[in-house]
Amino acid sequence: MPPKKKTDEPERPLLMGRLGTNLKVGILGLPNVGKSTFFNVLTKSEAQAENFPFCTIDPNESRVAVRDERFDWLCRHYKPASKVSTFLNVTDIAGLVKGASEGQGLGNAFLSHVSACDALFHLCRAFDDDDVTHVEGEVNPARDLEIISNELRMKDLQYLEGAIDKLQKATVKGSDKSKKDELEILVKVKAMLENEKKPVKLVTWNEKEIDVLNRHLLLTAKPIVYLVNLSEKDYIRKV
Ligand SMILES: Nc1nc2c(ncn2[C@@H]2O[C@H](COP(=O)(O)OP(=O)(O)OP(=O)(O)O)[C@@H](O)[C@H]2O)c(=O)[nH]1
Ligand SMILES: [Mg+2]
Repeated sequence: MPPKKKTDEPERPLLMGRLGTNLKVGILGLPNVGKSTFFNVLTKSEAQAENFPFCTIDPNESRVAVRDERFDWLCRHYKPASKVSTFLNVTDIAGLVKGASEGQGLGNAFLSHVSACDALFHLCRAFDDDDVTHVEGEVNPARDLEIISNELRMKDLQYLEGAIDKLQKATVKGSDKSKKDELEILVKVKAMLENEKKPVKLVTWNEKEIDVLNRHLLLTAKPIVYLVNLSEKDYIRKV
């Protein structure tokens, strides 16, 4: 057999996350901050958006077409019989409160909806309106961002405890080297979450570690787009 041709293409680094063609983004935040209002604007839907915490319980889901000039160009150029553009699945998740990872508010159930997403829109309230209830009493976006990030971190720690326990049992019985490596990496990730308190996504991991992280898909490993919900007047003032 002739030797394999070496290509000049550089090897692509392993990316963190789930590979797929059906991407799902979830809208996350405290209750009553405007998540469903944003969902309705983004997806042209009419999901219930009312002035009381936990208005959304079951997630609202919709698909939005992702505009891409390159796709339009290809269609004009090749005139295909059928045109299927890219879609993004958007999920409006129930509000999350302090202690959610311990069962507060709607508890753990909705965290599984977060887990099912590939990326997150973390929506934060910065608008003042005495008529719109704030579950923490007053508007404070920095505190609110911290509450949500902390709940995701706590949930990852709970998950890691279980996963580490299972791997420890498996490595005591067997001599599987890959399980031992996986255990070592998960212990390192857990220590980082406990001590440095950073989201997994913001830490630099090597290829082997990313490979293990991709088998576990932690909540703090998801890419997050932070969105600030503020009044038009404040927006103009800040710009
Ligand atoms: N003043 C003001 N009110 C807003 C804004 N965005 C949303 N609201 C109001 O805030 C209330 C809550 O909005 P929702 O979109 O239902 O909030 P949510 O985050 O989905 O709430 P939950 O489903 O309970 O978690 C509604 O009465 C909205 O009309 C805003 O930018 N300014
Ligand atoms: Mg809602």
